[in-house]
Amino acid sequence: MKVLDAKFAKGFCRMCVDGFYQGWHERNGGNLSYRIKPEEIESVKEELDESSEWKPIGTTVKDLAGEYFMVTGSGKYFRNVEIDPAANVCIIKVDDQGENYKILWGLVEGGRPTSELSSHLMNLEVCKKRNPEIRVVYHCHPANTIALTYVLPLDGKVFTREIWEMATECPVVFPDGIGVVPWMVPGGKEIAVATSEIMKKQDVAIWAHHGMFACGTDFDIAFGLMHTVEKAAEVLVKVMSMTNKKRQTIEPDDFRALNGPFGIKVNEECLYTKKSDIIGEV
Ligand code: 2HA
Ligand code: ZN
Repeated sequence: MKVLDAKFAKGFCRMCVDGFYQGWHERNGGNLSYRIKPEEIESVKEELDESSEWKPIGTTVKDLAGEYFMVTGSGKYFRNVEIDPAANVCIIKVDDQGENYKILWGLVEGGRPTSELSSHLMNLEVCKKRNPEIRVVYHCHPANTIALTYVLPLDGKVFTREIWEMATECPVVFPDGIGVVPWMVPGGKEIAVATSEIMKKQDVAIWAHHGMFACGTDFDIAFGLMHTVEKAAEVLVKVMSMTNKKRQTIEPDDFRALNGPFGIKVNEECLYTKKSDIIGEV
């Protein structure tokens, strides 16, 4: 089968297009990676070219040795994935040491995988350890979430609590909460390590003044998670545009009441008692 006829490739491209139309991918902003299943890579073998050279990943991902990934290209625009996927995304393989990659398909007009390859692979590695079904890591620049990183403390517990309070579905969709990475230079190992520390336990990491990372077992789950967080962030921006205090909200015991019916365990660390009624103050 041709790569672009495969269901996983179609799902990957659709997610890029959907993200663009959400307004989350100005210019070349954002990147997406997918850890391809063995039977999926087998189904597109005819189009894979193993002859290209190995290049360093910039970090070591031993637990991903020998695996294959579909990833967006560095400097490529999500907007263009719809009209020319083969020029904007690629399939790579990681070597047996987990230190190098090579391109087997795509980026037909040249280029290399996303500038955030080390973050994507380190996240995919820690996610695989906690749940082997997690295959998608998604990074984008959603405006409301980014705006909140200027006014809320850069503390994952506070971000989680304030965002949870904006929509009852939030604690159900991400009961472990959100982590926050302070501003750092993007593209490097330091930010990759900080993000993967969060992804050891949580499905969402916010990069202050930059954007967000989310993971999931498939494209729907990862996109839906991003969409849910950003929608709640939009509600919070609206609330904070009207007032710095809420008249009423979802209280800690209300969150706890969701555990039984939804079969979840909301992260108790985020259910702290607030001493102030100013939004974002602990
Ligand atoms: O330009 O979003 O973080 C791609 C990015 C880098
Ligand atoms: Zn970015």
